[in-house]
Amino acid sequence: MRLDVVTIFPEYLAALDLSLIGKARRAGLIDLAVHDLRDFTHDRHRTVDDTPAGGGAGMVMRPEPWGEALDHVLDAGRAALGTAGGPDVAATLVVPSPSGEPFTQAVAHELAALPWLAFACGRYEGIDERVLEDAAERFDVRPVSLGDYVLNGGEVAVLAIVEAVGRLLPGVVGNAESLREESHEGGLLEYPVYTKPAVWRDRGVPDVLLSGHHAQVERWRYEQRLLRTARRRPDLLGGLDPDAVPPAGRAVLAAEGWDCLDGRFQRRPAGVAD
Ligand code: JAH
Repeated sequence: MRLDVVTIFPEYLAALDLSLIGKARRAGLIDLAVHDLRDFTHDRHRTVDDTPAGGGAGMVMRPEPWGEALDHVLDAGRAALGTAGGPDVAATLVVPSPSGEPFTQAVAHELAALPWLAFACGRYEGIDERVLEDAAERFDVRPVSLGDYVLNGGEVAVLAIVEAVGRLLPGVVGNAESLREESHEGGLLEYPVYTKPAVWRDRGVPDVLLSGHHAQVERWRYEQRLLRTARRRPDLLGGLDPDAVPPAGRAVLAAEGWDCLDGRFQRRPAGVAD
């Protein structure tokens, strides 16, 4: 997979030399190029920002360096993919932004199936909108949000997205690791995990996990997933298929105030007795 990142802080992306992603790069599974946006300015001060049209707080990224940088990304990427002059490989431009579509494991899988991802790291109040309109003529543009909070720029989001996508590429993580990821896609949070020693600071590992009863362990873990999801991510319960939850699981949810009504789980209104 070819990856291009455009940023005013190329050193930020040095973390991608490390760990699994760094190993995947050295193995030739990921070809990553980082481009400094300031290399595409033409003034003495290498200016990338200007005041917002219409007034308001902060600064906006000027369109001219972005236009040249993205032109360069297309040239460099085509050369690396060996498609210069030949049939085009579609490039997807991922733009981290608090106003983007939510980045989920499903989006990570979509992106992992593509041959070429470019990333535009904004700073300040964001990038002049015309850059994204112009880019849409040459890229599949995907504004994505990692969550409802504001960072100082897109770089940290790109680190997260590249890690989430990179670990899905064939050959990047081992088999045990990739099986573990499947379990996060059942719409429930993961169960708590423990290791040795059996007692630590007066806290024991739950007895069932030391019992050797595989079926009981599986049942306990499933219950823990339901409990955690109800308590931490009640928004996920509405999307659960009640037919996929056995009576014992429904009882766990009922005890947390969730009933199965009209074919889905709904929170029991306060003050309604069971
Ligand atoms: C902030 C450009 N959803 C996480 C996220 C992603 C990007 C940004 N903030 C939060 C951001 C300033 C400028 C992007």
